[in-house]
Amino acid sequence: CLENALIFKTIFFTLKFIMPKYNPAKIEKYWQKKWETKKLYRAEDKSNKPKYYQLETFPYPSAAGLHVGHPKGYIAEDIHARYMRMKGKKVLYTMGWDAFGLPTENYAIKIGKSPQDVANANIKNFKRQVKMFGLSYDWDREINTSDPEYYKWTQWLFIQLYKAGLAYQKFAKVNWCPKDQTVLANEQVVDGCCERCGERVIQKEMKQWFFKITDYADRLLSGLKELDWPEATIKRQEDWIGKSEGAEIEFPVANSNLKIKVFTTRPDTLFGATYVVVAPEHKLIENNELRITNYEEVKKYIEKAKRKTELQRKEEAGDKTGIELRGVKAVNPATEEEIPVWVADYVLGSYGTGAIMAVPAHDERDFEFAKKFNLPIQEVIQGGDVSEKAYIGEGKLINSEKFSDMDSETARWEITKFVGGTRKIQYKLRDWSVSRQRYWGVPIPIIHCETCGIVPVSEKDLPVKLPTLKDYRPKGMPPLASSEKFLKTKCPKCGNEAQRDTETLDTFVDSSWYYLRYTDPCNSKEFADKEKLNYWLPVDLYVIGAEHAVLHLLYSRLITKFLYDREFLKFEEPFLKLRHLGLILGADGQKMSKSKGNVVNPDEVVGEYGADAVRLYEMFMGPFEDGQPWNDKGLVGTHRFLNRIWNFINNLPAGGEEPPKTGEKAKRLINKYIKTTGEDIENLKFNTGVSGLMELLNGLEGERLAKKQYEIFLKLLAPFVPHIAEELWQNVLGNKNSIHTEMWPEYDETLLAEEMITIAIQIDGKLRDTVQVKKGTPEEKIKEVVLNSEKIKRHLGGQKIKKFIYIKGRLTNIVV
Ligand code: ANZ
Ligand code: ZN
Repeated sequence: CLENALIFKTIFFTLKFIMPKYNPAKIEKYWQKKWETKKLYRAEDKSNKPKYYQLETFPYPSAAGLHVGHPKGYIAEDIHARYMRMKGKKVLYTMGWDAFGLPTENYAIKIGKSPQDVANANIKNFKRQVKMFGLSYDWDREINTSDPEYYKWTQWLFIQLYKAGLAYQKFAKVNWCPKDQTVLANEQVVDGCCERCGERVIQKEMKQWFFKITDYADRLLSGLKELDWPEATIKRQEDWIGKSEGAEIEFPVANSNLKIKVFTTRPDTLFGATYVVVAPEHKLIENNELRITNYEEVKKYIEKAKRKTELQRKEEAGDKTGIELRGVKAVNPATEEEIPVWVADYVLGSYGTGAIMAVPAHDERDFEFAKKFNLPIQEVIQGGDVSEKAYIGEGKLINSEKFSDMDSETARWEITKFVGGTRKIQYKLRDWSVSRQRYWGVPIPIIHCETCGIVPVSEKDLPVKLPTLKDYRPKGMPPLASSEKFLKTKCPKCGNEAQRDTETLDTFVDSSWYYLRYTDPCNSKEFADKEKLNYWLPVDLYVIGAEHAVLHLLYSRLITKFLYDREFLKFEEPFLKLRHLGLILGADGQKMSKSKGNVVNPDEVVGEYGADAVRLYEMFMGPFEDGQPWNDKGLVGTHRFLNRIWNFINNLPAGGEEPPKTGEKAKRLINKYIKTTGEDIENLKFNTGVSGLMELLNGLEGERLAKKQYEIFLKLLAPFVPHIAEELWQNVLGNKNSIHTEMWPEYDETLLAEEMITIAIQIDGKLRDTVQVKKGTPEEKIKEVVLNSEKIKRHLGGQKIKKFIYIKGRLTNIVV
């Protein structure tokens, strides 16, 4: 007994001594450093392997740093990138910083530092946090949009667009935040308030720089067809571009030579047009020829409407306002009847012709308006009950003179022809406003000269550097205007004194081309080398939040098409395959945010459980495209799983040869999961990928494996948990090269086909052997296999068989 205890103690201590504990903190740092110094993840430009370009949205480095939700997409892409490398692809996968922008500037103002310092500190912190996760970026390709070497090319791009007539200045109504003293994009206005500071947004006329994206409307629409993107995202781009086919029809103004031109998608309803509505901005109202008898009242209405944003006007459901232009009548060109003319702000000045023919019987907005102001409702399409509500469908025409009985489809163009209208295609898409009156952005590379007008900066003088300003706060005019040194310059054309443009570019311009720069980030002669661009691009996989469905993706597509037209690129669409990811929510099921106090800091969880456990947990939470609440228990679970793997590999018997019989089950299991794990990664089904690996470990524990099988097991794990896999691969299995340069294992198709079962063979009730057969093998065949077994032959020794009993799927008993 004493002896036993001693042996036990010795084994225990030896084990403890030879088997180190799983210590992620130690091995993760160690391997990250090794990989980095070896430049293991460098994407070589010249390589005969097929290329694969993976992109993820480069982050805007905020002062708050990362929360655990941010890396979800990075981890997923990293797994995919590692897998692609193992499949023999040359992968371009890298990281950068979308560093310009309002939040950094506002934060810098708040804490009294320069935006440069704030941005640099933020980037440093982001980089440290990102690196913690062991992501396989090619860090030599890191970019930063606020680096002059980068924005030199943003300015160059602006100049190219200007020279092509696609960047222009015009007076336009803009959303103006009185507090931030800046123009806001429509999307930055939430419920009529500034997205950043909550201040009520007002409308202001200002001279602005625009990119003429409308020139590309049709191509931006048709290009969507060739893309492997989520359907909902394609739909949102289509809706944003908003193509409408219709007609322009003129309504003469009674007793004058004036005409009101309307745009309609339903000319088939013309006989039902009982009044005309013009937008408050419409030129007609200012025309002296008209005798508007209630002009003062109309003026007042217009003033009020001008204070609303377009979004407010569009969304004011159920509360339409308007006023009749008294003393003015229009003539319906189909019925030749005189009808009233109204001004109402539900008609927008910037869409179509800024005037509509109102058909209350068949248009919901007109119906609501007609009910409110007691205007006539005339049914002209059969199919609904227009005393109740508008019937907006198509159908047979009625009350339409010679067009009655025709169907909408035909009548549309027949009626257009009849009244001398013209077919017309309209887009909702507006030109892209790109200038901002703030400091922390790319200076617009334009010079204003009194004699020559607008002159672009010579390309050899780029970049126009953003000067360091003591006071960069907005005070009603762009901060750059307060710097004499920046402002004053010579006109490149005539050499006279001139002034620089003082606005900066919207950050969406910076990010509209960053994926091009990754291919050649240090090029000082071009935005990127043509050969490199056309080797790496288009992007093969872009993982991005669904909130980017429109702006960034649309702008990037525009810039790509433009550069294609200028023959820099050989492709027209930048992102072939696009996938969205779901957000990680706080433990309370709400969006993670500081104000809700539900933020989980990656420094803490990585510190406690290791990056591999966090990586695995974030992938295991649920379907990648769904959002899931954070749960520490899940993290404990993946950490435990990694501990089991650690022990499983560390306990392996030394120098195991492939065991002849016991290996069959393991062989089949491993074979199966080579296939499913690979497919799960390819399809971004990371959660089933992880559960598959868990099943695999369950099946393998207790089995005797050959060294090669342990190796395959680690290879399947490697993309998910790169650190522990590398440690076990090199330091336990004794491999010299990195597991991350290994090929993904092949599987055997034939082994997948059927599941094998083990049949026990007894002779007179005593177990003598077992055989493996395919599940469902008929008794006849089994008998043949059993009687062919060498062991059984030996045991039978030629005795006569009295009876052969087979219990399906389990055993046979041979009675002699
Ligand atoms: C008469 C009509 C009858 C209309 C009917 C619709 C249904 P989309 O598809 O969005 O292009 N419209 C035209 N210009 C407008 C403007 N500036 N502001 C607000 N509404 C405007 O919609 C086109 C339809 O929106 C047009 O067709 C017009 O109303 C209205 F049974 O004309 B319709
Ligand atoms: Zn000049």
